[in-house]
Amino acid sequence: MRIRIVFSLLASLSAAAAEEPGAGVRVNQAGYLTDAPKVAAVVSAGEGREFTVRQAGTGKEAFRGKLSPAVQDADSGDTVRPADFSALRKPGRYFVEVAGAGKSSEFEIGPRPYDRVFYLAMRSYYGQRCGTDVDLGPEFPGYRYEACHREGAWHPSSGREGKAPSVKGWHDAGDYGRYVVNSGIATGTLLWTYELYGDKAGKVRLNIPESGDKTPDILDEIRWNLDWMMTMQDADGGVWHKQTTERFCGFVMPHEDTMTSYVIGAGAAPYKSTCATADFAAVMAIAARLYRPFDPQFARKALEAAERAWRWTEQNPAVLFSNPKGVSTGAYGDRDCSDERLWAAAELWRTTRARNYESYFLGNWEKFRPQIADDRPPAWPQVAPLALWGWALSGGPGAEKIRPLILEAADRLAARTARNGYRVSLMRKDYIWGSNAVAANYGMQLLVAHRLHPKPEYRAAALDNLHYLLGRNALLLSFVSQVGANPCRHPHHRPSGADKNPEPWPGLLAGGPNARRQDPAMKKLPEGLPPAKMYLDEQESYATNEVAINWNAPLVFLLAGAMSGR
Ligand code: G3I
Ligand code: 9MR
Ligand code: ZN
Repeated sequence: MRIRIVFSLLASLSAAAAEEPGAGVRVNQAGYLTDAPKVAAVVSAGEGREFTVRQAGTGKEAFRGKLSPAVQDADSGDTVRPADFSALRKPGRYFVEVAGAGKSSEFEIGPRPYDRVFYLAMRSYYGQRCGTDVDLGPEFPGYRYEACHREGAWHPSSGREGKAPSVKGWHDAGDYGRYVVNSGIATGTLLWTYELYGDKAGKVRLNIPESGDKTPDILDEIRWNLDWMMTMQDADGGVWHKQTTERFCGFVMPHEDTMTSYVIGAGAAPYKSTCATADFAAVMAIAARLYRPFDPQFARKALEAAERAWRWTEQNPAVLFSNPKGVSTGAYGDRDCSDERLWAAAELWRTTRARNYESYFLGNWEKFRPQIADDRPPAWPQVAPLALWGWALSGGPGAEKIRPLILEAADRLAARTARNGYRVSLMRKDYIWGSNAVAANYGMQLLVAHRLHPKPEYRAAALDNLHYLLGRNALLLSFVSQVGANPCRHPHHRPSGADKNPEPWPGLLAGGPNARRQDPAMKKLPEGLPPAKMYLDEQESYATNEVAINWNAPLVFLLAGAMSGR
């Protein structure tokens, strides 16, 4: 009787303490691989030093351990105590319990905890398709819309007039625009996912309309955006910058946005933009080598288009884009296209081994040496890391100078990640608009290094960024919709806001904490909040809670790497 009184007293104490602000046990809400490191992040009001891992359902103790020494995490303001239960390898569903911090979300330990997350994150692109009826089917009844944006026209800034094609492509994000620059890094990263992890990612059935044909579903899905990108190239090889309505529409379903979708250019001759054209060249060069076994005719078409785009950039190396008068949709206005050109040269060489691309790359890569760093992951305005990593992966001439730089940067990055309170690679400066993609791109950088020179520290640090995105963070939140016991639920995503479904469209990565108050909704966040907590799971907060194709792409890469084990 007395024992029971003591236990119930302890339980109520731990429950009360768990009410302390910030107290709680953070875990990857999807789970952990059987043989990989497994660490929870504990913020506790109590002084307890022990933690217990219990079987979900029965509550039976499966593991007991001591909390590691506390780490003061400056970017969240939390004092974090790691709970390392890596020795627990018995597959099952569990939760972690700590006196003074309460219980974690339930999670899985097993050989394939990320398969479902990969499926949802990659299939989310099907849910972004433009120009066709979309229906997520019986798994997600009611998640559907009709074909949209089929009314295309040339905007005066394009140098053309009259009707224009409006065919296929992915809606960029929470809006319905289609943007070549953002398509570049997004589509390129997804193609790299197949190229590096096709052993796993290439075998996943995505339940899309093309499922069951002879092409891997991931390549079928990417082809939807490649086909649109093709329509954005002019006969002279140049590529127009974007295809969007003149302004963002309201929160309506895609087919209810009846405004014309304009092909928008640079506003004066040559009307196309260099960054869009170079990104296009890089992506089509990758496509040319990956689709060859499945659709040789398309592969040839992609290579021809890539080379034509390259030649255009040689004639037009710096045609920049800004929104023309009367257009207020996303700009993706990059002021320097030399990194896009380096990426194009690298991918064209990787596909053709032609000397002109080799000469360009060797004559221009040194300028980007500072971008081989532990704090410069790829992003839509800076794609030089993809060029340099790709050159090293293909063992290009002179790669012996680049490879060590990549590995030294990865060593520094892995060490910094291990020291971080939440074991995420983000630095204070990285809590920007789309910071979750910065974390995912750091993870991609670590997996590329691991491919060049396998090291457990690289892979562990890469997975640490996945643990952060899926729940081991200051907000105890899974940032991927419909993944985990406590996922984000109100993304700035028009289909999720306009439909009647209570939950958002699945598999979408939210932008994440942003140190700058860049949307009106962020005004309600308390002053002095640390950057890692500057986030609102509210539809109005597009600067922290939108979703985007270039944010989901490195997440897909990270998940494929986690599934693949390589
Ligand atoms: O890189 C600088 C950094 O050096 C500086 O310290 C930091 C200070 O906050 O700013 C960083 O720049 C940020 C940039 O994103 C980083 O890529 C800018 O503040 C920020 O305004 C900019 O936001 C972009 C946003 O559009 C507004 O322009 C996002 O990158 C971009 O992903 C987002 O893209 C939108 C499309 O336009 C429309 N579709 C939705 C999509 C996602 O929100
Ligand atoms: O929905 C738009 C989102 O895709 C953009 O990233 C964001 C910043 O450009 O703008 C959003 O649109 C808002 C507009 O900027 C201001 N009026 C409200 C719009 C919907 O939130
Ligand atoms: Zn559309």
